[in-house]
Amino acid sequence: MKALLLIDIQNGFCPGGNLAVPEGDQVVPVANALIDSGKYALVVASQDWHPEDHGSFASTHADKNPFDMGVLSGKPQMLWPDHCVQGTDDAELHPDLNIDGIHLIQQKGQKQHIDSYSAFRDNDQEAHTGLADYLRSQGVTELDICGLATDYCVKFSALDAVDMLPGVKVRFIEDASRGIDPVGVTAAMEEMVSRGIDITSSRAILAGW
Ligand code: VGL
Ligand code: ZN
Repeated sequence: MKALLLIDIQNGFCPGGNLAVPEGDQVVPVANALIDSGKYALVVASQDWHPEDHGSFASTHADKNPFDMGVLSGKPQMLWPDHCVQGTDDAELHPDLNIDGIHLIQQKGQKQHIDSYSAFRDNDQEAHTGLADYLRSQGVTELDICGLATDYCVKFSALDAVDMLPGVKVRFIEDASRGIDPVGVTAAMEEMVSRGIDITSSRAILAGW
């Protein structure tokens, strides 16, 4: 059974948002075409969902600016602008995304003291969101992943899918994704490929290749 996992297609990661990814909004029509294609029996979207004092925000650290490195719970942490605060417009899924075609919204990043790039578990790999169990219980055998941002939440979600869903074929949909830093995107794609993740495109999927 094929499932589609849409990562963090939220206002905050689109132009005008607090942590805007270049061209982030351009993934929306591509994601909608994939949702509408009928190729996926199950569609899940993740939602970055932080408390207002989240420890990944530079604003919660003395003398730090966004995109500085800092420390969170004893581990190196990239510090971000305040983004995707629970209940704000910044945290909403993009208004043009076909929400009616999404079966489950998996929130993440709610705990103040740890970040959660992956939709599957916290960055320390300890607490699980339950998404892996859910996908397994639904009988998912193929999982296509895309969204924002390729070099952070998409990559970590894809790598965790490989680790936590043995036997499931995981693919990354390149044109339905955008990244924060071009160098990071190239490295993320190499890392995904090295872990057995295939790179595909919406064109190939929609054409049924
Ligand atoms: C993300 C940085 C911080 C992402 C989320 O969705 O890639 N990146 N929070
Ligand atoms: Zn975040």
